[in-house]
Amino acid sequence: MSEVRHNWTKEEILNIYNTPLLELVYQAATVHRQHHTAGEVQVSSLLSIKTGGCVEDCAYCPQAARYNTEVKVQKLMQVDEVMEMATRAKNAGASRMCLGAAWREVRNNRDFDRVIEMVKGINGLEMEVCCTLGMLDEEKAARLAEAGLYAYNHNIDTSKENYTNIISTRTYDDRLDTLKNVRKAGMTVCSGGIIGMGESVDDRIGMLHTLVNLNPQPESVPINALVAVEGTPMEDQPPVPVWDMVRMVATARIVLPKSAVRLSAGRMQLGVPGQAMCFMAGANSIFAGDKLLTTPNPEFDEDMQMFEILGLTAKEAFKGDPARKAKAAEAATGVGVTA
Ligand code: SAM
Ligand code: DTB
Ligand code: SF4
Repeated sequence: MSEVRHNWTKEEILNIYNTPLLELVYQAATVHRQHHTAGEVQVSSLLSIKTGGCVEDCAYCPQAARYNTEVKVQKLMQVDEVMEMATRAKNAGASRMCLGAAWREVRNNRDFDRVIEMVKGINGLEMEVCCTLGMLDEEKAARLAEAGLYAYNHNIDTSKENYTNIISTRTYDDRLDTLKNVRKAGMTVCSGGIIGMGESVDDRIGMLHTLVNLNPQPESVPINALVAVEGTPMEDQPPVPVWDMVRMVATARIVLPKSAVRLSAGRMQLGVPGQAMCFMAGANSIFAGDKLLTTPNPEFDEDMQMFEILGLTAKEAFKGDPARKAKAAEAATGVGVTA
């Protein structure tokens, strides 16, 4: 039985990553079956509640104000609009609702008050609620936790060494500080990164090494393949080979045995056979719905067909976490519930 280890060396992780592909997938599938129900995949729904106009300079991101992309700036959505989208997602079979805002950080203002209302409202739908709103200090993290937020997504994106090549407006340590604040407030942590930005294999390994060293390890680890968006500095990056994605997922599964490994951006390029390899290698979560935050994602019906073909089932909300389920129910309000 594999165990959670925080003392993996980079060399050990690199050796895993370089294992012959089918052997690697077999090893990852074995670890996966020790800690998770094979064939069970969490279906999350992603909603951009505030789009574009971001002051940061993340080189991959179409929402950064300084790049000339087709993204149109949209101010923070209303609570009832968000509730309608969440209700629709729940009725379609999603168990987690993830709300994303193109903010550098959370500030104490009316917009934040509104996000708190959204979180409380979605708790009433018995869905896990996740937010990704940029950097958080202790006080804001505590407010989100009190509102019953289940998870906070904040990606480290790449290795510490490569970070300054991708983002100059904040540091790797800023990212880690937010993750500390999320953990301290008692929420679950969702943190991963992106491949396909021109990083080296060592950078991929460095990123996984940072994640395995978090104690506890993040409950959820998104692995994104870059969506190269016109107008961003990454627009000409070639697509990530399917095999790199499979290697990354399998390696993540082995060194982060209990975490949910989330196939995030880039599923359009993978196709069903590529995704099937990733599920075999231990991916057990996806974002469903025809849009991620601003870029295309497979149609919901296509995903359901894929579930049918591969014999996958959707995981129920709060599985194995009754304490957090009770906390979310306690924090719930009837705000704008439309169903
Ligand atoms: N502004 C907040 C932040 O940066 O934490 C939340 C939203 S941000 C869009 C969430 C994550 O989406 C980023 O950390 C990055 O990992 C991922 N992302 C953004 N653009 C992407 C792209 N073009 N391809 C793949 N992943 C992307
Ligand atoms: C994550 O790691 N990937 C999602 C979610 N967390 C917020 C976002 C992907 C965004 C892809 C680019 C876009 O659609 O704008
Ligand atoms: Fe802003 Fe987040 Fe995009 Fe960076 S990734 S530019 S912080 S929305």
